[in-house]
Amino acid sequence: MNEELKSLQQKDKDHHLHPFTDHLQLSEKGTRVITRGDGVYIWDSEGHQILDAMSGLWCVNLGYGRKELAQAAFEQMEELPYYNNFFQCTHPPAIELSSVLGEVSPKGMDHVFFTSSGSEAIDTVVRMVRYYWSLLGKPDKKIILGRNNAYHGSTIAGASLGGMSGMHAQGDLPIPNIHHIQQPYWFAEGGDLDKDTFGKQVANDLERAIKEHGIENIAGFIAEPIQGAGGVIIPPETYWPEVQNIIDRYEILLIADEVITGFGRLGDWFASSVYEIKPDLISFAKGVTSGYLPLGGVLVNNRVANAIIDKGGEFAHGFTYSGHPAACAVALKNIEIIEEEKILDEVKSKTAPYLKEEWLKLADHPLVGEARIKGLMGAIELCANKETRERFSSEGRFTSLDEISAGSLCRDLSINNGLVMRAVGDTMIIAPPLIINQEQIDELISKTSKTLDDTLAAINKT
Ligand code: PXG
Repeated sequence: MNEELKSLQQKDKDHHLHPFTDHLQLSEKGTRVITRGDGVYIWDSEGHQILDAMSGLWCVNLGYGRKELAQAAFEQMEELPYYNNFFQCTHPPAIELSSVLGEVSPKGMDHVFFTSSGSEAIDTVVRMVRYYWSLLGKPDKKIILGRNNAYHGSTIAGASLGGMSGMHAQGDLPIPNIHHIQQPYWFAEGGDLDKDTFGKQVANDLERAIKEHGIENIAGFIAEPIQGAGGVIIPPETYWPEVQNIIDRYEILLIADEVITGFGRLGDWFASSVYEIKPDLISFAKGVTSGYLPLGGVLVNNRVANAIIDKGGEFAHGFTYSGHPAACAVALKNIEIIEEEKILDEVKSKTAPYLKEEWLKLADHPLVGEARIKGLMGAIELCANKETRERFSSEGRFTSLDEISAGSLCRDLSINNGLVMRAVGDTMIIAPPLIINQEQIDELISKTSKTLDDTLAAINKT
């Protein structure tokens, strides 16, 4: 190991507290230092070239090394590095971006509230939804329903709306007036039901919860169109139409959390269009700038925005960096490139169908209980028994996620093979940059196959 790497790792160990990390484990292993990126590849400090099939953290949609994005930030920083949008001021990048977002977002969503991250967008949702109902003279409508195993960020509101039990356990979450319903995770929870029946049944849990808590108390329902961090959970086709029916019947607000699915991941600007749902609010972040600078926000439809605008009064909410000029300039350039290079068409007509064809073949591997994919979000379920869908982590050799699991073993072997996949328990997931080409997809698939073989061999040895 070279001296420079050793010194970096030592400083990291001495000073840097990492997100979602067991530091005891990390200090034994040492951090992997990533130093460079180009296209779909990253390089670590030891010179290893790695295909990044997770787009960083689901965000580097245009891939690494796009000079135009860096140039847009540079030029904006020279011109006006910062100004705020409080106190009746604004600046050209925020104005332009809000107008462009109105054009690319689903019909009727003509307004935007800017933040710097997905979590801040989610906090904004909670406050805005409650503010909306109080403006309408219904202040008791405070409850927001979320789902088990959803991820909506790490702030107090985000972690509360999310359905991750491990997060709730740290710090008395969720906060009051947030409840969770079932998730449409057929592979893990569908039992003997066929997918469509399961999808409808789970959607109906929304109606059950509305009745249980009382419609007079329900403000809205939040969900990721496809759960990302929960394990790329693609709902059965029956799920979203049934949910939309229930939303329409009870007239509560629908919030689509598109922090991952927004900006092209499924080959459309937003997954809401793919699933034909009609959200009142859409939270976004990540892909809006391809991750080059932090930016997030909430798209707001005319029903909610007009109430806020027409009733007068101040929505007492905002962040220093709401609509940061450099971040907005990068977002504008990012959207311009997606349009000019027809990237959405390319994803829809070529990249996603090809990846799907290849990815689904992985289901033939003895370790794989299910392979699923939609757009550029895919998962494979590692299983001890393909027929019964028996997992490794609940029974069998790997009994605790704290110890080595089949998923974490597979992830480490994957990195050794030059491929970043993410493990969620024993579910392996990918979300590659939108610009991945066929040759790179072939590389992704052959590295995944080899990794599965290596994982099986390692399991058989234990
Ligand atoms: N909503 C969704 C759907 C997300 O995926 C957030 C909100 C929060 O965004 P910020 O920008 O505050 O992180 C996210 C973030 C993972 C992982 O391990 C996923 C996210 C973040 C970190 C890790 O899959 N998603």
